[in-house]
Amino acid sequence: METSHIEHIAIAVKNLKESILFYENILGLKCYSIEEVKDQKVRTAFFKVGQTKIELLEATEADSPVGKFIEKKGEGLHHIAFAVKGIEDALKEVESKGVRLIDKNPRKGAEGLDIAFLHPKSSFGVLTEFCEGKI
Ligand code: CMX
Repeated sequence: METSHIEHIAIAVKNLKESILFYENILGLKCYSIEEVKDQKVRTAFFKVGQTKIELLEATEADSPVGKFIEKKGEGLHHIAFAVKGIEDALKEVESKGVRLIDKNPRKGAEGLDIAFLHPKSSFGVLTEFCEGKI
């Protein structure tokens, strides 16, 4: 498979507005987009750092992947997303190598990207995402 770069690093936060202030006022980044992804029950805020983005994730419902994660582990690193070429083939390839997939087929994520998750139990405790689309 061909993995070009880290597309984004996602961080689960309790309060999007408060955490945006840290990235803007302390790290000097600029939030360029806030978007709700209904399917994932999250509100996201994006910052560009070179070719990679930071994605802040706030749960819109307690009973959601990010809501459950924060309840269990608290705020912090939630997942790492790799930009891949040919996401469907990449999923088939890693599955054939014994990796457990959360998504067997890509779905639409934030910024219109095609996304799919690998299970964290198959990737040393780090939830891993593949994505493909515009940079
Ligand atoms: N990173 C590492 N481990 C994680 C995790 C994460 N982000 N989220 C859950 N886990 C672990 C839990 O700690 C738990 O481990 P233990 O069994 O050792 O306690 C295990 O996975 C199961 O977790 P759970 O709380 O019982 O939750 P579920 O099994 O119902 O769901 C998961 C876990 C990963 C399958 C689910 O969160 C998922 O489908 N995630 C992918 C989608 C997603 O995260 N969407 C939000 C962001 C979307 C976006 O960026 O737009």
